[in-house]
Amino acid sequence: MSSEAQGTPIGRRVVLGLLGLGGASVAAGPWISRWLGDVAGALSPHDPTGLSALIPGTGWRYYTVTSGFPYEAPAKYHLTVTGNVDHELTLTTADLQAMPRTKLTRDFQCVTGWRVPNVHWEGVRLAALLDRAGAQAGQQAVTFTSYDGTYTESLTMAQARRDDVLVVDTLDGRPIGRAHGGPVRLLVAPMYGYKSCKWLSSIEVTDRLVPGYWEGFGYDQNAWVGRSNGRTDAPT
Ligand SMILES: Nc1nc2c(c(=O)[nH]1)N[C@H]1C(S)=C(S)[C@@H](COP(=O)(O)O)O[C@H]1N2
Ligand SMILES: [Mo]
Repeated sequence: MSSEAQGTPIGRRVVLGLLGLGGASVAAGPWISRWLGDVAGALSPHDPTGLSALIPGTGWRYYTVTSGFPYEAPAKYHLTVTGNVDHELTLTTADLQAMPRTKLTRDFQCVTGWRVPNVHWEGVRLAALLDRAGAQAGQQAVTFTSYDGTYTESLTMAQARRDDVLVVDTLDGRPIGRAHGGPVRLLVAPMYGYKSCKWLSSIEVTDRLVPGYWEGFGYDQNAWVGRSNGRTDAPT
């Protein structure tokens, strides 16, 4: 984001440090953030996408606002649905896989300009999770929290209930790996990438909308592709 400054370099530095490459490699060019995410994924022995992600040319960049790429093993992962709900949920990856599944193919567009065409996602509709938890009537918004300890996002209740807003665990036919925010992340398909909270740990139903991490740096709450943040990208 203006954030090439804020979104990637900390993780980049840490990963380069791990590899003993040092700061000089940062000058190597834009390919490096993609490669670093691949490396971050490959660093996890449990990450099924790690090796294949070493194939260059996907167009992806891997963002993290913290000092690294956190990781929770799918077998230990839990997603909570809390706040103003009739019954709080704590869901495992198996619980999510047992729910009605939705597939969606969309371009993924970052507000900084990069776009990855035709990304295949699979997961569960956020609306289905809100229904299952019994989100109470009259609630205005939903807040998402990352287990990276820092990142948050939010949507209005109407946005959250759209059928192109998913809690996803599968990307291009494989489990979502560490670098892409696995094992479970949010996908807000009609909005810029910053709405799609990686390493998702909780979903909270709230009576008022609480702006997310990047909104605190001036990015639009309503992040529609092509009609927000002063951009005119073609929506997908
Ligand atoms: N937890 C967390 N989620 C995040 C981010 C982040 O830094 N941390 N970056 C956001 C931004 S700006 C984009 S464009 C996408 C990038 O997803 P990717 O890293 O899988 O390419 O994740 C979004 N979700
Ligand atoms: Mo982004």
